[in-house]
Amino acid sequence: AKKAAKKAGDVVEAVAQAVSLVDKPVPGAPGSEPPAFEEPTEPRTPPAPKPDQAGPQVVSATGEPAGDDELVRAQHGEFLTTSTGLRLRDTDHSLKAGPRGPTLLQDHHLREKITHFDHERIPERVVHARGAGAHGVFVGYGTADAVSLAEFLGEGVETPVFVRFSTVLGSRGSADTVRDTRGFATKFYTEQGTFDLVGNNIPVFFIQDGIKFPDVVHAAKPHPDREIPQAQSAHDTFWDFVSLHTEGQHHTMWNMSDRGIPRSYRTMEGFGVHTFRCLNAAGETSLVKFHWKPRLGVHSLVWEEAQLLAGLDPDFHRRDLYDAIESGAHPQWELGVQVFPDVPEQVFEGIDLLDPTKIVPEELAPVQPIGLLTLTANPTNFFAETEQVAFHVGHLVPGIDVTDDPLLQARLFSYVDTQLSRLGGPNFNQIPINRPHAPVNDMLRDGFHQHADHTGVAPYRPNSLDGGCPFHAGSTDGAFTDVPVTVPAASKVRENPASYDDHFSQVRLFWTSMTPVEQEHIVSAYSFELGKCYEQAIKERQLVALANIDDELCSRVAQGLGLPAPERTIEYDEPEPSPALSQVGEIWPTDGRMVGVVVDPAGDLEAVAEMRETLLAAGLLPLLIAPHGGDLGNGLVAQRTFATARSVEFDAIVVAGAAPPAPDAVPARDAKAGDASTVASDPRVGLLVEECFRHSKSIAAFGEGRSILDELAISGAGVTTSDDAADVVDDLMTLLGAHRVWERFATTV
Ligand code: HDE
Repeated sequence: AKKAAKKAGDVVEAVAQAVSLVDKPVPGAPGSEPPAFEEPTEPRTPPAPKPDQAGPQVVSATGEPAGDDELVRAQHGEFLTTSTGLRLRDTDHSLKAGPRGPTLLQDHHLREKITHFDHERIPERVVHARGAGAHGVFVGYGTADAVSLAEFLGEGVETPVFVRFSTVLGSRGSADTVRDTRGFATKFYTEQGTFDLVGNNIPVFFIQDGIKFPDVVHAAKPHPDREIPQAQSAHDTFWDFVSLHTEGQHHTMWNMSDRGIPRSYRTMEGFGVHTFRCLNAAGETSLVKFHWKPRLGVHSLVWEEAQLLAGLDPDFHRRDLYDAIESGAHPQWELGVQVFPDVPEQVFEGIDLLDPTKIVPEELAPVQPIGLLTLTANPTNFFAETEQVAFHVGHLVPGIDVTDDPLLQARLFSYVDTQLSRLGGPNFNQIPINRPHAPVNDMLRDGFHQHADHTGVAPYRPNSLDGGCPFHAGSTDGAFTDVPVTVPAASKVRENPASYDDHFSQVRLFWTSMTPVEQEHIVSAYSFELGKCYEQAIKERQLVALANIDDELCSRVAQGLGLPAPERTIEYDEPEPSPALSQVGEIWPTDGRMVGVVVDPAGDLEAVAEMRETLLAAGLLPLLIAPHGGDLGNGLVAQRTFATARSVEFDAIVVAGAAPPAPDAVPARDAKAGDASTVASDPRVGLLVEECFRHSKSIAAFGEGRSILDELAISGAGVTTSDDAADVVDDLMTLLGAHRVWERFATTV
């Protein structure tokens, strides 16, 4: 090693001489400063592998997992080795003919290292490429026993889960906060086999028949010539498709509403979208729609925030989920069901349950809670878990079955198919994150990436050579039973039922269920998106669709586009609004909400420290923002500086007592982090507060901080000030429970 170091030193010296014309010290050159950090010389105790990192499962002839321990692949152990376990002396230098000579082809380690690296990437998902995952646990309430015999729904039964949230349109590296639908896919590792609930945060879909999925996705993805815009629906091809294909109007309206820009994955509802068929222990069936209800309520960003975040923190949702879990603010959702009688026509209150462009309002069929999901742990390795997880709507357990919804039927085919190319072969269920927790005893053999070392000679049925194993299970052994639903005699046709022709009544239902402020946001969203289109004909066609939803909506958007508002062309019965669809009006828990606290190191730090403790004790996350980083005094440390903080990160802002500016202070327009205390005059403080005001967030100030609000003329609803920090904290908690200061938004709808 000494010799190598000497040689390396020689080389560095040579380089130092070669570049001596440049007047710069060469790091590591003889005589230069030693590097600040030394590499550790002793290996540390390796962490124990997580259960899902355990080695590939080897299935024995009896179905018992065997031999796991020998095959552990987690990155640990003392010495670096090749993939075949050979200990390596050096992974930093390739084998060369002399220090300056050519690299030798025989260097297997070099080639293995580079070849493996060359193949590190796999294709991203064709949709839902950008996502974030988390582990958790689902606990059944037992209330679903009346409808489903699924054991994991039984009272107190705990089932490990992995959840992946995603945007739909963007690539893996796109921003989290774009206007889009979000995926909400849950893998329940039940003892009866894996159940996947592969849902979205929007309860309806763009198309009624899966055969059109490539069409809607091609229209919404970036234009094929320039590959722009990334992760956006605000472009011609998307609006071309939905304006021609009016069954997409309902889903589009949800996307244009605040649901299209969630505040956090933690504050999204989830929906199974399709109607499923459940079977109970008595052999009775019912039709069921699944809902996830977030404990923190359903909350959204405002559009300007979403746009700013896409640049300032493209990982906003990923970070939020990760931080919340790490800080112990474990996100929770209740799983609920709407239950409908399984009548032959599969219609409830006039709503076709097989049409995935329709909801059943909660006022007509309440969502009944059946269990609680808690996310408790972040993935250890993004690729291994979040990227390789493979969901499939066909992963069912006894007691839950599919229906004939033609969208669901096509999905049953698509998910396995896509995994074949994405994960490189048919054995993706052997990847640790996908591996069932129930014993596997299949007769699937061989194929790319086969990890199981199957024993036995007879992977076929019937056989006598392996003792006739494996045997069929009866329903008392927990076998899946296909519900013998009667399929009415019919001709083979490429047609929809007549009920699928209603494309507008439920879009209007959604619109009329919104409060004025939510309607205002919808108007703005349509005006923005259509304003980004170039083709006049597309805008005009979409305005006709809006006229068929609501006059006011249509004329406001037309006004924004500078076009005449067209006449309505379709008549239908006025739908009953569903107030349950609105996000406004309730008070929700505030756990894990982020509060930015503007601190002046020269101000009242004792009051700040006290307030910080109160906020932390209430489960909120106060982040101190100061003119400079590091120690602020009184045990306080700045988490953000005026250079790194931006309002969009926070749910509320507190301006803590600041020392008043000197009477002759000039506003420091170009103030930088590290400048002398300029809290009261720093324009970035003004920007923080003003943006929070514009985005209808709660604002508090105490002590001298009040004068900053006065200076900025910030007052009115949702602005709380006091001499005493304790008072403003109380007010802030109440304000945050409502998520926004709704009355501050201007409304004209
Ligand atoms: Fe998907 N969808 N989808 N989808 N979907 C995929 O599967 C597809 C649909 C949903 O985090 C793909 O593994 C078709 C509805 C989520 O890994 C692919 C149709 C709903 C995810 C696919 C639909 C969803 C996917 C891409 C129309 C809400 C992300 C990669 C028939 C109920 C899962 C993959 C994850 C992913 C096909 C419609 C939800 C190509 C053909 C409706 C949450 O197989």
